Formats: sequence, C-alpha cells, structure tokens
Amino acid sequence: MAARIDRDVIDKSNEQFQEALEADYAALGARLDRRGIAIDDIKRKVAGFTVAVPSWGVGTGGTRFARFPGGGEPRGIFEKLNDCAVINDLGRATPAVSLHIPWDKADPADLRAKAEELGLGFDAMNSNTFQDHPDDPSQPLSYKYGSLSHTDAAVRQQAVEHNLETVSIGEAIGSKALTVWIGDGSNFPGQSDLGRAFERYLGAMKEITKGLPADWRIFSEHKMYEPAFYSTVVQDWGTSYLTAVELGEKAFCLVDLGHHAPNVNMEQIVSRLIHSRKLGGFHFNDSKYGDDDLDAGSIDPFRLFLVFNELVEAGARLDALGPSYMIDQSHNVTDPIESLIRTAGEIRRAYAQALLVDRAALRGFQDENDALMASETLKAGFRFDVEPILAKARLEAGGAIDPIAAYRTSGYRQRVSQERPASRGSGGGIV
Ligand SMILES: [Mn+2]
Repeated sequence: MAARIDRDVIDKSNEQFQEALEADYAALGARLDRRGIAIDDIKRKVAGFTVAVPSWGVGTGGTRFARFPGGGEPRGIFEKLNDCAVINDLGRATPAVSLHIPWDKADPADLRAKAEELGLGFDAMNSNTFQDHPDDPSQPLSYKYGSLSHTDAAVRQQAVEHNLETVSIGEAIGSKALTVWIGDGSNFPGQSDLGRAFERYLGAMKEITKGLPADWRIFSEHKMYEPAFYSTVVQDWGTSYLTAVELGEKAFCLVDLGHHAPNVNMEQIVSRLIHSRKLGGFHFNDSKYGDDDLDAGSIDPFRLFLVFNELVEAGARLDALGPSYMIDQSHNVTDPIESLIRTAGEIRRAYAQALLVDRAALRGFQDENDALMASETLKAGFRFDVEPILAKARLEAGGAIDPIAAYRTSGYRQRVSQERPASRGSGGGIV
C-alpha cells in the first residue's frame, strides 16, 4: 500500500514559508493585541477544532449525468483510510473519518488496526438505505419505494436491521453515533400519504433507537428534495426536530448545509437547534443552487462564518451538546485530497473569524438597536485574514504551512496512480 507523505517533504516545504509566516503572525498578533485579543489563545482554540472526513469523499464523485474518475482512486476502505491519513498529515485538522456502510464494510478489527496505524479515529457511522445492495445477502429487498417509511413492513424491518448492523460495526471501531439519512419520499402529489409515511418512519426509527448502545446518539438528517422531487419524508429541520423529540434523549438533528431551499437562513436553524438542545452535528459543504456538495466556503464563505458565529455565541450551551463536525462533499473536478484539505482549512477559518468578533460590543449595539454598528461589529470578524493563525496551528501540530503545495510536491497522487489501477463504478457518494 502507498506510503504517506515523507516528513522530509513537509519540512522542506515549511522551510520555504516559515520566515514569512512568522512575520505575518507577529503582525496579526500586534493588530489583535490592540483590541485586547491574545493571538495565541485564538490559535490554541483553532488547533483544538477538528472535523471528520467522509470516507466517500476521497473518491471522485459524480452527478446523475456522469462520473469522471481521477487517477489513483482508492479501491476500498483501506486505501480510502490511507488517503484520509494524508489529508490529516498535511492539514492536521481531520483526525477522524466518517464511514458509510455497506460501502466501507470490512472486519471491524482490521478497520480499527488500520486506523490506529494511521493515527485516525472514527466519527459518526452512516447507514445506506437509499440504494439497493444486490451483493449484500442481508438486504435482498428493494428500496425503490422507500426504506424506513416503506409501505411494506418487511422492507422497513430490513432497513432497521441494516441500521443496527451499522451500529454494531461502529461500536466495534469506537464510533459513538449513527447518522440516518433516507432517500424516502415521493415524486407526485398523491403518490404517498404524507402523514402515514412519517408515522412509519418514526416507528422504524424508534426500533433503531431502542437498539443503540447506552452511550450512543442517533442523528436524523433532513433534506428538502432529491432523490424524491415532490416530497421527502424528512424534508426540513422541523420534521427532524419532531423526530428527535419523539425519539428522546439519544436523538439529535444533523444539519447538512446543502439540504435547504436557496437562501434559507441556516444560521438561524442552528441557533434554534442549540436553544432546544437538539443540535447533533453538521455535514459541511457549500452550494449555489441545491445540494451541490461543493467545497465548504468555496461559494459563500460569509454564510459559513455566520454558522460559526452562532456556534461561538452559544459557548457553554454548545459545549454541553458536543456536536459532531463532519464534511459531506462530492469532488467531481478536483483532486479529492486537495479539496478536503482546503475544506478543513475553510471550516477552521470561519471558526477563527467567529472567535474574533467582539461579542460584548456586538451585544451592546444589539441592545441599543444600532443596526449599522451591530452589523459592522459582526463583519469585522469576517474581514480578518486569519491565515497566519491557521498556518501556525498546522505547523505546530506537525503539518504543512501550505498543505496543498506540500501535497503537490510530494507526488502522492502520481504514486498511487501507479499502484491503483483505474476502477469503474462504486458508490457515487452524494449524500
Ligand atoms: Mn449529508
């Protein structure tokens, strides 16, 4: 199996950039110091913020029209984990991986051993009942017309058992949460009874929740449309919240940033879920029109900043919830390793900018109804170029100051392209 990135490559790359970084860090530090902010405190918080990489994100994604595979695509979960380790070696922000079952099904002991060897852990598990699994003898029935909300009790039972199997694999590898996203819904008014479909879904989710280990959480992930185009069973955060309430204390809501109507105020949804103590986690990505699964922060970095502003604002209330931060993207035209490295950087950037908002001043302007100064105070955090903080955090954790430059120098993609012959098909990875 392909080696990772030589320490030497990272060190040599860092040598080129370190002097400039120290100067930029000192200059930003002086600027922040004038506002009473210690840059090292911000850096420490940023270094402590990590986000999980999706196993399906390291392969080339596709659309419903076509998939154009890149070179050296991982052929199975162990090669995927190797690529995930490369992302973390360089960026030092992604020490955990989120698995998708059955795409990543393997002996849990082997998964655990490989992850330990690579210095990785596992975040939430993802079940898959949005496609059929003809090679999986435990799932002979079709999900064409739904899974957990299917009209046929036998299909619902199969989907419940698949989720419980996903939990048992997760339990064996140290995961503590299950994310459930279903493709269930309808294409035409009248095709499905909206009320009964939801009740069937709740019944099945209760069965799964009953089977969770004591220290596990279950996340319901809503999505407005696709693959169903008229209605989905869990279409928005309202239904997701109703589900979490109905299921009880182990159940929380997962917010995938791409799963809303255009221009929906996602940061307000985040605020509401924190208020109601039901925020379970995130699937980060960015979009222009729909569930585009583009790199987080690549289209609308201000929107990402506003989400993090709510997280920072929540403070201890957020700490009590301990949400899972995960990426969910599809990389169609970029090297997935590069996209995931920059994505983790963009997520940390939004966090750092949110940490720089003068919260006391903001609250004062809000309370005085000074709309202009409140807006300016919030935006002041966003305007900071925090790259020196991000780079310094990476450097001190053993990563690269410029991780994409170091990655390109390493020749990793060329190496794995030799070792891994081109494959066809495999899971599309649009969730
Ligand atoms: Mn998702």
